[in-house]
Amino acid sequence: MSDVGVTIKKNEDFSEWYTEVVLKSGLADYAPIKGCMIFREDSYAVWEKIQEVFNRKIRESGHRNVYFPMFIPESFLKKEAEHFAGFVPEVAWVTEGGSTPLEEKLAIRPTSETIIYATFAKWIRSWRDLPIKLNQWCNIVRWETKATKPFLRTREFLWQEGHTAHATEEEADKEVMGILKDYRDLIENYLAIPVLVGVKTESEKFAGALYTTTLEAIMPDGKALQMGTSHNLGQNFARVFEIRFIGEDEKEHHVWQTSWGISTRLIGAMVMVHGDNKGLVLPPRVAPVQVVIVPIPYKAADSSAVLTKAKEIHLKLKERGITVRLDDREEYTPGWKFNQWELKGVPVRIEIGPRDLKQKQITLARRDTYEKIVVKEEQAVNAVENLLLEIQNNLYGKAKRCLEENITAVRSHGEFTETLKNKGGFVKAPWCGSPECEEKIKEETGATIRLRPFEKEESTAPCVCCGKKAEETVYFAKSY
Ligand code: 86X
Repeated sequence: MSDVGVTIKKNEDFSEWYTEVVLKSGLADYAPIKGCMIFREDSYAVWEKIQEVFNRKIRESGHRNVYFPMFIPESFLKKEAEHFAGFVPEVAWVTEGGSTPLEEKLAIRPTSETIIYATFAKWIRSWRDLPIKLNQWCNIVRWETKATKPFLRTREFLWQEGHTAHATEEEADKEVMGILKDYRDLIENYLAIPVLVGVKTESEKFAGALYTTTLEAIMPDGKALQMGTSHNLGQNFARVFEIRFIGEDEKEHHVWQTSWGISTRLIGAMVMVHGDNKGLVLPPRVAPVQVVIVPIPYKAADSSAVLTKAKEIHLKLKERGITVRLDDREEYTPGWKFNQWELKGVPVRIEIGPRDLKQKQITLARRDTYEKIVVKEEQAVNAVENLLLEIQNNLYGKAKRCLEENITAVRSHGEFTETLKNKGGFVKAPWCGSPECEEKIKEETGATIRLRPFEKEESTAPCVCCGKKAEETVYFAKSY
């Protein structure tokens, strides 16, 4: 791996390309702990942007942020014995304080349902205490045994987890769908990644939930990536943790609950979907630097006039609320800077040279298409603003076309396996609804049902697995 520049082509070795881009762009680095990563300045800045957008949305709908301990007593996890069993191999434990063994070992949270719901039981007495709508931004530890990959699967990652309790099932339903809509807006309109939304099958849902909703995107290698999830937990946890309230009817009821999450995995998806052979391509709405100005003096004599103009434009853009960086470093050539900012995915580069100065113009270079546009100096701010919007829309549009091209409707078992083998992507297929067929297809092809669309699509063709009458049309794919 050379020091600068991406050496691997996205369409030749996608996985290696991804790792090279993530490391060389400076988004991430490996940590001195196996399976862990460092979120460097630029990826953390994207995460903060995601937090900003999502916090604004959930505050609007009455949620509040909180922070619970990262340590979960073993006994709490054992209370949800049923699905805890399957997760045990992933839990990391603290067993000693200093050199003294703990009386009860403590899990490092793999998710916070148990500690939060044990607390809900304490806080909730009457219908007047409801709803409770909490969110927490935190780190999570799951001791993965599968191969790790920066952002997509690491032993520690960052996420938000929302946890709510309601008096009625309808309220919980509304909550689940409201959050799903917020996620969709964040992912599509900020990260510029189009998604399919729907419901998980019984075998793919969170075991503690009544039903699980999901947002699924397609990656350029034809594999699906889950972008977020929102569960209706029904009264399952309320029964285990005895979260009861006296209703307006003066009778005792269990609360209805939801939980939902998105994680730093979204950053990995953004890299995969938009990046190219020169590196990252960041959607303007989440880019830590939206515009970089590179002054191009031909000789020492030009440099002060060019720099003065660059500073002027820098200030004007800043005043308009655009995040702009003036790269006036003298130890690098303009060409070197172009490469570096391209690698880092800055959406717009402004070049100002002596000729631009003379003509009272500036040159804009788009990161997404490499197109160069010359605009009059007095138009600079408007032109940049429009261009950022256009790049945002173009990235989404391109990704949307890619998603559409990666959905193949099939009607037979033959077509199904052929499509999965030769093309990948989402395969839309009629399914009888049986877990046996779902499992059989998973064993045969490695593909799972990613979602059942909300609007049930009846099928005229039979189940692609057993040939019996299909109940509905669902989306299969191989996935991360
Ligand atoms: C499932 C469910 C849920 C809040 C979300 O999907 C969104 C945010 N939580 C998470 N899940 C576990 O419950 C779990 C439990 C243990 Cl003990 C574990 F080690 C790993 C887990 N992974 C996922």
